[in-house]
Amino acid sequence: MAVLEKLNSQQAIDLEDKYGAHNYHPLPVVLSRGEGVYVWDIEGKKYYDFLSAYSAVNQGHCHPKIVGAMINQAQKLTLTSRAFYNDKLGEYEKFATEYFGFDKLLPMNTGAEAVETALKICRKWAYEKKGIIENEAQIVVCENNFHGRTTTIISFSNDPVARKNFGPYTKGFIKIEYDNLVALEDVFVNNKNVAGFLVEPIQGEAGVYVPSEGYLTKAKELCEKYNILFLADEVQTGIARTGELLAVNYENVKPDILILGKALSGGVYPVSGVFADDHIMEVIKPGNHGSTFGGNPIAATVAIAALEVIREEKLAENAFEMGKLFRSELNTYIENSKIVNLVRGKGLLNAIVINDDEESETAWDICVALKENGLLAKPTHGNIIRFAPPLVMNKEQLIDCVNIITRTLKEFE
Ligand code: IF1
Repeated sequence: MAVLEKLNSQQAIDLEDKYGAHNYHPLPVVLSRGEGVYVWDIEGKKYYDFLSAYSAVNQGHCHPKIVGAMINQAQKLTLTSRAFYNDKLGEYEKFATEYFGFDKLLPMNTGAEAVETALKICRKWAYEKKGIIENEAQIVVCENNFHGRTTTIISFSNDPVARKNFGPYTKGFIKIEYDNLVALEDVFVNNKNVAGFLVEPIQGEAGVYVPSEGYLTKAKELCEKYNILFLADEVQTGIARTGELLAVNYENVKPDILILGKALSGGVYPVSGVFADDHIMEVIKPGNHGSTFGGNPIAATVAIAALEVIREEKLAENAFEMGKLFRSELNTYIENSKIVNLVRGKGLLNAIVINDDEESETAWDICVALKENGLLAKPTHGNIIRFAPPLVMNKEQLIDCVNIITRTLKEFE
């Protein structure tokens, strides 16, 4: 078979199966085009995308302004490395730091890299500013966290699938229960070497767990009281996804270190970054950290366009309104449902919990049926289905989607 021949879906799946590492178990759908809230498979069937590439495509698929910015820049200059200056990075750093309200940005590419960067900055700050003895710094993390796939990050995961047989693990992390302020203060009181607290404002992979109101505010206050840095991983919750520009905005919290990725580029290019004020970021000196691609001119140009789209199209406001409508419509359905226990989330980051045990296939089967009915979503942790469409969805489309979802769920009652 010639590679340039147009494949059908089964052939594309077979190729991945034969030649690709089996590190995923995708839904059996092969996408070849996307526009706004829609994607199309090879055979031309149209779907609503309710995953948005794990919240990277918040601005909608192939947003013309973002793609246009990328094409334009790609024809001028793609990559210089940071050995030289380029004419786009400074402009982007000014724009992005003003946009999020920080003094400085350290640009990287993927979410995991940005988390690693934040951890390194935090440790260096602990030794050079807080006065912790070298190699003794501890960073507090939460149970059921998801922060990426690197060796250090999986070292403090408690998901056996992500972690087992990848040891030896990186030391220096203390795990406590999420949404538990008593546990947080306990660990601060009992350990003089805590440098930082790394937290997701809403736990995405764990199943869209929204913490109690006031949790983030009080956690930040505790961090201030004990001179500990508050590191917010907004890779998934950031950039308007939850109905605010950042999920921490709901509680008026300014993190000491803010970690962004995914939708920072609208999903067209890997762009991530770490934001902090000068008194923290100044611990990073030439040679301490870097990346060949981080801060390249395409990334810089794309990120400015992606952030402008969020503002121009009022996507935080739209996510807030559409999310409210989505949960209220699903709650109406759930009143008379045996198969769905509840819907939870903020803005357009939501999940339903299926009334079945974790090991059952029901959530997967529902996702396969949703696909047949023209909507793509993916289960997380067995019996939970995450719903995260692009934020450009309008009311009419959302109601259409609610109808697809409720019609599909009825098949399982
Ligand atoms: C995969 C979930 C989403 C993240 C947070 C950092 C990263 C992620 C809060 C790393 C990445 C992903 C990656 C994806 C599955 C996924 C995910 F299902 F695990 F929860 F988004 F919904 N911090 N999240 O959520 O970013 O290095 O991937 O750019 O397949 O691993 P990355």
